[in-house]
Amino acid sequence: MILISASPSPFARKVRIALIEKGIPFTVENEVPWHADSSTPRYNPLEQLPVLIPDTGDPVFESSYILDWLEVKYPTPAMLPADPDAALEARLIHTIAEGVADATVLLFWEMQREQISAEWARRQLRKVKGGLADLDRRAGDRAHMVGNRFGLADIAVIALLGLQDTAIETGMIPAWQRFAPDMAEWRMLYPNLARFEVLHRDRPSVRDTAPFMFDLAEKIV
Ligand SMILES: N[C@@H](CCC(=O)N[C@@H](CS)C(=O)NCC(=O)O)C(=O)O
Repeated sequence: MILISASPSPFARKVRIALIEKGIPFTVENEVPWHADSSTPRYNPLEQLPVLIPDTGDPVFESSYILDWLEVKYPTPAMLPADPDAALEARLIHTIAEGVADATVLLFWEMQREQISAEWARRQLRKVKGGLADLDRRAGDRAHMVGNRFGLADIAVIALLGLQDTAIETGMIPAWQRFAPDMAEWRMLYPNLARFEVLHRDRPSVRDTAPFMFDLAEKIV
């Protein structure tokens, strides 16, 4: 199986963590999806990675759908709790984390523009702060976001926190503070998430998928 991935992508990281947790052998092909030579448009009409290319059958894309696909095709170990309400809670946490990741990525691009829209930036920043605050409340003092086993909700939150670290490393906090003066590094604002991240950072699937930024050679915005 091949996974088309990008080193800083939280979306691809979720899939990589799930593949490792499930013990599925795979090869990573790193790309910059915004570059003209990216192979992603060949597989995904939305021109986005991650794309999972199984040994047989059609390519699978869109990280949430890939995770669903893996759960159906490789059910053991399950990334969703058996209890239906707990499974719904895990999916909700995944959805919130995904929304915050989307807003963070939009902000990253907005900050590259010559003319930044303050209204747009403030709107996305509200989502980042609101979503992280919600996840911090849900994490509380739990070892796992849902139930007592590592699973989808943990994967989604870990990938999101990795993205927040990438935002720090790429100088986003001072850029964001121009539009939201109370913005700060996430560990200062969300102590439950900070504790949660420390608890899981040495897990092999988490440690071995740590994000790092790539070089953007082409103009995007
Ligand atoms: N909703 C998508 C988001 C994926 C996404 O934004 N991927 C980025 C890389 S981190 C990408 O390929 N962007 C290229 C583009 O949007 O044109 C998913 O979860 O798979």
